[in-house]
Amino acid sequence: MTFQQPSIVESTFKDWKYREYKTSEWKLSRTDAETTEIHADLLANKEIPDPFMDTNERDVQWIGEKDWEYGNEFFVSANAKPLSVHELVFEGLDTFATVYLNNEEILTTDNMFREYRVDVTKYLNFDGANNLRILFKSALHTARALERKHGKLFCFNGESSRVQVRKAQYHFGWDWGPVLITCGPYKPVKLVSYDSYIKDVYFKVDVNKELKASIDIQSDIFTGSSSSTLEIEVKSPSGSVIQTFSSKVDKSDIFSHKFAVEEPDLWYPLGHGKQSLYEFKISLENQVIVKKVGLRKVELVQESFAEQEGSSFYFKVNNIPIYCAGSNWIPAHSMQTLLVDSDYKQLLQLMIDGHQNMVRIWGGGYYEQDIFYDECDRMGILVWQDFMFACGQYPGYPEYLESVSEEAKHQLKRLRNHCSLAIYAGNNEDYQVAEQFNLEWDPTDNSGDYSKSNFPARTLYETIFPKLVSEFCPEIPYHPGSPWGGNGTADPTVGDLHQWNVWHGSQEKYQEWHKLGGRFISEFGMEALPNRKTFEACITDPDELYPQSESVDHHNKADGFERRLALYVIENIKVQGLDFDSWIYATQLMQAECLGYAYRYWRREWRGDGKRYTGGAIVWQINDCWPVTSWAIVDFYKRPKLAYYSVKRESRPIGLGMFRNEKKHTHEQAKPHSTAGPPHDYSQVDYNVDIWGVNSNTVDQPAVLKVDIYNVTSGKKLESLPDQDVVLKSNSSTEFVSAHPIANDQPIVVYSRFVSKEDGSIIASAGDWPQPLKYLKFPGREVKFEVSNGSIKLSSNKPVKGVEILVERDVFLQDNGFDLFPGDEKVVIAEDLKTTDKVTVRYYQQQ
Ligand code: BMA
Repeated sequence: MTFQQPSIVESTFKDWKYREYKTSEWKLSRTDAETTEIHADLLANKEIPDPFMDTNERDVQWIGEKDWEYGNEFFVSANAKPLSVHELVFEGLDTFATVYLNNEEILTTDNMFREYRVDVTKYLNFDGANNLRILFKSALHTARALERKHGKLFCFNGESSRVQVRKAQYHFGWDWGPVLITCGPYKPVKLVSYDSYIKDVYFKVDVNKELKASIDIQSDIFTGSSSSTLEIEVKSPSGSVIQTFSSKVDKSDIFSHKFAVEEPDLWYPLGHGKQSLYEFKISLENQVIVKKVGLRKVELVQESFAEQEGSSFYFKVNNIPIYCAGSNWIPAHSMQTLLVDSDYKQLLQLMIDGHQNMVRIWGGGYYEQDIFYDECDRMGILVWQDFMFACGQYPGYPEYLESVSEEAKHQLKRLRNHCSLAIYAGNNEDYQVAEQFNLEWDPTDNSGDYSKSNFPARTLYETIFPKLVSEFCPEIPYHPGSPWGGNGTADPTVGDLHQWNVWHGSQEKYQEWHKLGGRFISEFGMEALPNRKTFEACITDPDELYPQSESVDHHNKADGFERRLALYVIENIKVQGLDFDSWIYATQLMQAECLGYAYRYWRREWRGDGKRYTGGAIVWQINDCWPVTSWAIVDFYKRPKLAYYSVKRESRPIGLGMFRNEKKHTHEQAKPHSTAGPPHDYSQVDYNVDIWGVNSNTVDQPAVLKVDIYNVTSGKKLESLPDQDVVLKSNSSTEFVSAHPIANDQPIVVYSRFVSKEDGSIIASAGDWPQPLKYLKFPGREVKFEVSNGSIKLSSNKPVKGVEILVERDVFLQDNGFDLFPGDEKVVIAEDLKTTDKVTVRYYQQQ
């Protein structure tokens, strides 16, 4: 047997050591970690208290003010020695690093989102140890120095110097996140030795109007002096080989191989078809790249309407309009290197279980890790990807633009093979900053170079990014910002909208969501406290476990949160007592009601072709980066809040919506009761309800609509509407009942459901309750429940609001926080539930 010399050898560094720059002893980093950062290492070695516990965050601020050093020692493997090129690849250094190899400075960096590659052949020691040292200068001090040099700029959240540096912006503190200004080799560092090398491969997929696919595999190849063999094999999702190819390549270039796929097995987002993935295997000598790629066409549709102002904003995948129900994503940890693959999988699985088909990666964190996009491809979650800019006036001097352009090129190339990517947006809310601080933003100025204005980053958002997107991944739509479009960022008729006039802004009542919609609501939200167990995990002193304690307050970073939480709870929910559990439940029920309404009302506006007035609603936010009270619907420990379930119920493929119209009597009609103006407005109000259905499937859904009307207090059924045979039109909403009058002299709850024509089972149901809930009375309620392995069955004697199942052990329930109506047996699936589990149930105004 002859020994075959490999043409490429790759090794990733582990066993890092770290120290405070020059002043302390080297210590070993976390065992086996390929990626790390200073807070994680100090924590692992018990040199600091856990920053997530109690108020410890305050005591670890010194870390961000220091310079830190990472070191590694390595030998070049015998296999690699004879190869002609030896490169050190730094996939991500956070952030201001100076790298020394065998005491020679080989690299300085200033952008954590870039990859850096250095040919180190001439610095390597092939016969002994090599010493790698990386000095990380304090990003905080560097940011402040840059601010002194270039001038102070505006921002919301975090300190103003953050906008000067290309580092995850939430490290500087956010309205849901602690200040933890970390540093380190947060992505892998590798030594790659080769004779020939595939530097990059782009599977350029083109699916045309007729849904025929053609693929151009563009391999960026380095061949050195010798020629090499490039081999390609493509397998269909069912595993059959549909393409093989082999060729000698003897010059460094982009090698293109094109072929057509006549009857492609296309990739679809959740709920619209299969997530079929083709397997591509590309090899050059012993380097083998295997990637799973979905074939799809994605479009952003912005077309005018016949009956409304402005234009649509929705996505089409493979010609099918997709209503996007989804969530915003923030980094899932303040020390990102502590995340493992299963964290991503579980969080994204929660989205899938919640029928969510779009995730927006918000611009103040990271371009996410590969596993995130791999899972979105596999699960069918469309990705809205912001460029990493958030809530700031960013600089625009030439070196800065250059650095960001390199970052964008790298990230666009890294992510372009993911079929889940649906849109790039230039930034998060930077145009809102421009509006709020009166920056020079003249939308009619299309010169393309805004670097002399005080809104210089416009050059990035409107000139550089769109150019790079069309160069590197022309198949992905680009949008200059989020929000952006029309007559300013608050225009509800064009582009996307961040609707913060509930909670922030004018603090509207959430019952008003229907007036606050837009073409695509890419942010809106409401806070609630997380689960009690989550507080118990981050607050050590049991005496601090009450709603207003310093520790509980410390774990909420939102401006004015006490007043706003109280406002929305007091306005709507009767709080049973001032104990912690009652407050947690009240805030969670309030958040669930609030977000459920938004999803319900806005999805109604998906009215079919030519009338897709709202194309999606993306809640702020799915997750947290530490244990905190925030807008998240799933907390840091992946415990869903009740709102997760109300959002889930409203996002089901088949759903039922109701709206209670209020019509006040005029003074003339209402005499003698009526007096003018709040708080003495005693005019009478008439109520009527609208009922509609939503269906995101590709086929129409027949059903019977049943409607029962109850008095809330007595729980008595007053009336049933005649059963109605209905058909829920595919991929749209359909109106069934318009303005059916209901009594105005008693509290009425309307319970509606679609039942199957075949077996009478409930396909979708909803209750519409008088608002606000705080005035309602619920005497004489009885809720029965029965626990089996894998499920729990519940029933009630009268209408019940907000039933929460509490399982002592962490068990994932498929539904929670729901209403119960007499005669129904509600079965909640919980795969892991055992009859031995301790289960209790609580509900609104339980006595
Ligand atoms: C937004 C986001 C975040 C912020 C959130 C809550 O608009 O873009 O910056 O955390 O609101 O205030």
